[in-house]
Amino acid sequence: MSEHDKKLNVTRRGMLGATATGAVLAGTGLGSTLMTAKEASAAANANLEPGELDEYYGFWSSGQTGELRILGFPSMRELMRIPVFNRCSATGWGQTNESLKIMTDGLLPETKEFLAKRGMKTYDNGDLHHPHMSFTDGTYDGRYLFMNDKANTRVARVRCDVMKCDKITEIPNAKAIHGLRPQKFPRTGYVFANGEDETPLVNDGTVLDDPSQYVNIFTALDGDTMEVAWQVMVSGNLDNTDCDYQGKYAYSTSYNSEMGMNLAEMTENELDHVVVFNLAEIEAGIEAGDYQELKGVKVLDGRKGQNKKYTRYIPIPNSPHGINTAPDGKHVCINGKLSPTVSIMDVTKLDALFESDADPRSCIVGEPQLGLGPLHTAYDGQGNAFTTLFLDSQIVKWNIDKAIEAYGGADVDPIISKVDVHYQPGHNSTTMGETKEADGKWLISMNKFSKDRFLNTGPLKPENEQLIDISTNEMKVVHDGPTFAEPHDSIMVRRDIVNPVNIWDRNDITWEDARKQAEADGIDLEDGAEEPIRDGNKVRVYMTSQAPTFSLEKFTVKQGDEVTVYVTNLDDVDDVTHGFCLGNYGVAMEVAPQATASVTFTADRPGVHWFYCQWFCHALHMEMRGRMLVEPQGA
Ligand code: RUQ
Ligand code: CUA
Repeated sequence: MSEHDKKLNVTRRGMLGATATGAVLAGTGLGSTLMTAKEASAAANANLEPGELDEYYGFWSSGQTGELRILGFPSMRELMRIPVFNRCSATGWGQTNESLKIMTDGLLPETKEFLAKRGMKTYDNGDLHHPHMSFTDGTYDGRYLFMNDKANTRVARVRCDVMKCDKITEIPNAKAIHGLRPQKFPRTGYVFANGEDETPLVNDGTVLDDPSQYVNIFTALDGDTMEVAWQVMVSGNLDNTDCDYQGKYAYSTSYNSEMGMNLAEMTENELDHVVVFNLAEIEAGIEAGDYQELKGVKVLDGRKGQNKKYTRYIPIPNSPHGINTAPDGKHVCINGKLSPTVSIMDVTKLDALFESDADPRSCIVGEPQLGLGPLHTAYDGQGNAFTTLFLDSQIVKWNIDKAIEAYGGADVDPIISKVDVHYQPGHNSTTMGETKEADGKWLISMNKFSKDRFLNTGPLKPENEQLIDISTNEMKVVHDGPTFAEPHDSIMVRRDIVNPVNIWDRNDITWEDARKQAEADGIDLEDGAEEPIRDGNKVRVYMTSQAPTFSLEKFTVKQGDEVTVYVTNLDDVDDVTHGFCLGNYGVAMEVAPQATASVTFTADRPGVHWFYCQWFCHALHMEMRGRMLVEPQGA
């Protein structure tokens, strides 16, 4: 055990006793095998005793709030918020130099220019629908979480070791990234991302109101580098996406195969489609040079009627929405939305579609009628599926094999049971349900409306996420969970898979720029500097923090200076986070144990300005403050 690791075990929780074993074991990855009796009984019970730890991590999107949330599951206690596409007052995300680098590095040059004209460095809104973890060999591997931004066409990644966003990539050529899934096998690998809105391929104003020239774009990113690997041009907009357990295919639903521009046009056809992407053929097409290069990306033509081996279009009723691969590695459920059906696609029949001119519907092996408004399907790993019925406000549990038998003419009813939810469910997810390790314990129904379920909060109401025990055939709603705008989707990951650190590693790449600048200034970040370093009108202030003091009780700059304050937190006990908030300058940031954070601003207000630690850290936290003295211009 290294010195560093030894330190990690001396945690506050450890010193407090009671739940120490659980906490330390969870940290070593042994948590699931060495559960105490008390914890084992909690596994069947959503109501944990104070101090008890959850069996699962829940990763929740937040829609138009733009952040990722961590919940303990099944208790549904919100544990943390990870700012991603949004500006965060508490952590300084979107203001610190470290976060701005992550938020701006992956923007397209044209976007940087567009934002600069508006006095902005990056977008400060986002619409985060779909958080998914990286996979190795068909199950979660605890490395990363990936997520989409529908609002500004981006894909972001969160590191699971520190639970912070480390990359954001703006996707060129596409518009409005919606559905997103990581490759399941052999590993992630690719991250598949759907462009929902159709536009001219070169969208520079040459083509405007001529939808016949619009296209949609399917994107594969490289999950390791977060660079775009390739794109495929398709017909019809793209809604949700998923992929198989063989590493051969990805597939996306399209609710507007008509390429309609208004509601009547968009819902005209009885059949829309799923587009199947043949990964090997696409890679071969790139190898053979069968692409055009646009904004630095290789774009292949997989539109309908091109009859190339990159794509196949499978007719599906009617404006299909969610698409979910079952843990059996064979079946994929495509949720009909405007059709009361779910279409079951057999992935082992996809090869034939590409090898011959087989009827594209030949891969559909079942199409049970389940109820009104099927949107998403989750699984228990025992051959059963759970589908949300938006219009019926229900979850329906049904059996996949029986549905296939019924499609073949057998007189069997695949529906096992239905349960009312409150109200209008969109996504649902089950514990480990989108992996081959689906365990069939819990289901969450993410309901768009809560109406009368909670105290009235005025015209704007919370959503309602309901916890459902699916360990028996009768589904039992056991908890109502209000949430703020607007989680769309969630995943529940066994806790032994997720092992975040307690304190940062001083060599972390996050503050590499700060470290380089300090070296150039002849300073160690860990020592700080007694006086600001002046470089023309640029001034750099290097501070350290150790509860309950900053290394500087004051520093002096001149009005108009561009000031960068670096704070390095020397505390190495878990949970001793400090903050730096500069009063009436709109500056604030979080500095977690052993981290460095920095912020740059213009000192254009003369006078005495107090800075203080805005993260409660010590009995003398109120005293953890100092002054910035700004000499007036001309003084
Ligand atoms: S979609 S309610 Cu943005 Cu995930 Cu289905
Ligand atoms: Cu340091 Cu509060």
